[in-house]
Amino acid sequence: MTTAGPAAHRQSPAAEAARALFTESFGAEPVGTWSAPGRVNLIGEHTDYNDGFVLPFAIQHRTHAALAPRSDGRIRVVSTFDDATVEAGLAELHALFPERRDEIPEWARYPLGVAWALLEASGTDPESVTGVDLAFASVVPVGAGLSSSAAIEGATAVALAETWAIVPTAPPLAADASSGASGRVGPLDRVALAQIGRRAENEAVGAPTGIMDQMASLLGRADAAIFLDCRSLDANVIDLGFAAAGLELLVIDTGVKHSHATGGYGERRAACERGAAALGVPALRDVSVDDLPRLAELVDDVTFRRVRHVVTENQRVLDTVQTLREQGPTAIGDLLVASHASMRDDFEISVPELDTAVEAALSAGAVGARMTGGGFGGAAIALVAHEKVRTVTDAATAAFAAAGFGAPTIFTVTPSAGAARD
Ligand code: GAF
Repeated sequence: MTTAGPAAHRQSPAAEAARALFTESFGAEPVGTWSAPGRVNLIGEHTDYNDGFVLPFAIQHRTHAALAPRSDGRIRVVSTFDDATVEAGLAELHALFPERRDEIPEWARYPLGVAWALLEASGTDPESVTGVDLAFASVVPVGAGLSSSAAIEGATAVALAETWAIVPTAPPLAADASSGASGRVGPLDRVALAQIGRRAENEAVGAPTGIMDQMASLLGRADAAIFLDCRSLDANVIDLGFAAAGLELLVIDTGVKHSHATGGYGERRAACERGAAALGVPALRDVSVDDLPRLAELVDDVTFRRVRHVVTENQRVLDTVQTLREQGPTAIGDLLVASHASMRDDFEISVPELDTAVEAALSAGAVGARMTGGGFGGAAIALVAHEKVRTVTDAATAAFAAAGFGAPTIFTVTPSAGAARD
């Protein structure tokens, strides 16, 4: 047996892939790799941009960024998503975003957008920092509702903030006294980095999303979810205890791709804003279930149902957190099922493949199941007793075949740590 010293430190295959791509593309060695995870949202959908509550967790699938400084003021990015190397001057970024973003290939808007937003947020003169070469490799499924975009944003943000020694500041993040959780991990302010990632997604990519995915990717903890108040950005770590309860969290990726830069996501957001305006409140966070009868008199049926989803979903997040704390994960099944029904019937963001996945999982004995993420495709999650994983997997696969859908991809996810240097 040989003893592995520090020099023999083994990286994950995706980190090695990022290093190899770097060397092949730029003809030099990177100084290091940084990575950030995708996420699953346990509950709390389309509540983040309504100043509400969410309960996501980071997953073991990560995007890795290999980086080396360059001696000029340029940024070059290359990835396993796309063949082209994309290059820009750091001092040109402010002229590209947001107005001229269409000149940049779509995937590259994420890292270049983060570079732009990080320089802007910190008031850093682009001439004062080194240029960088970056190579990305990822095992976060793209278009599956697992936040591959937040993963690339998070990896870029931690890599650049450390390389440029930028410590952006943001409102303080509440610590959970019981768990010792805090958003201020190490020298980087993770809430500020999440806000930078969100700005890149909103303005450099053009997707009008909330802050949930970036917060999950930056703040993730092993075996825990992040209970986030999207108004105050207070975040608390909530122990999940899936393994201790004999449970696994299955992702059923329908293979139906979605994009939040187009169509339905923005329409849902606009309906929420109409509902808040009709009630004269800043955001749907300020609306309670008791307000719904009054709202029914003020808005059309579609707007009413969109609002009802958000208002009841906020309550379900609070109920899920309380149930996890008092009874453990086996007791949250009904809340997951109610969340799915609300998204299917009131918010209308499910698709037949997601409904089929949820129904098949529940019929085969899952504790609970729901679609996760923004909807219009992507993945469902199912909370399943360890001994029923095979039965649920087979049932979902069979249901997809019977409906004439392409086979789903089904795998277990583990609540994992957030963005970091590898
Ligand atoms: C997407 C968005 F990016 C999030 O901000 C959130 O709104 C989610 O859809 C729906 O809950 O993941």
